[in-house]
Amino acid sequence: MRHIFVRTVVVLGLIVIGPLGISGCDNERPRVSIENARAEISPDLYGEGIVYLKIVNLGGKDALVGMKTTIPGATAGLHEMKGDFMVLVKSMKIPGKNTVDLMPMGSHIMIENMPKETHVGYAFTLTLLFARSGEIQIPLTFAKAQPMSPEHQHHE
Ligand SMILES: [Cu+2]
Repeated sequence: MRHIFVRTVVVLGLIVIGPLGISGCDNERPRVSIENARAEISPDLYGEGIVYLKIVNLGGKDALVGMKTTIPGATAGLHEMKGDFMVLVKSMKIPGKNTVDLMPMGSHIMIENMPKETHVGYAFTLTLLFARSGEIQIPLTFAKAQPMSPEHQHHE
């Protein structure tokens, strides 16, 4: 009886190790997670919100290819800064073993056409669509816009 038990354990061990060995080659799977997500109501533009977050990828390359929110009627898009102008872009590369920061004065997620009742404290879900990782849902609550950092306030 004892020998049969040992053999069963060895066979199970091989089954588990097999797939892990295959995924370790050149086409590594991405391992994407979201950190420090923050949603703000735009202080300047009526009905607009901005989301900042950090995309951490511990695996192979991926791309952010779409997004949506649970806010009725609103649209979400990825904005990049070209000088002082915001430009809507369709996708963003997420390199392997890297972190992409969406932060004030840089690339960010813009939510437009929000209904009137969207205010500080309003809770919603932002869904990011990645080419390889699929959908990642991020629960968010609108906060007050943070004052800009000192170097942006005191231009001379
Ligand atoms: Cu924008």
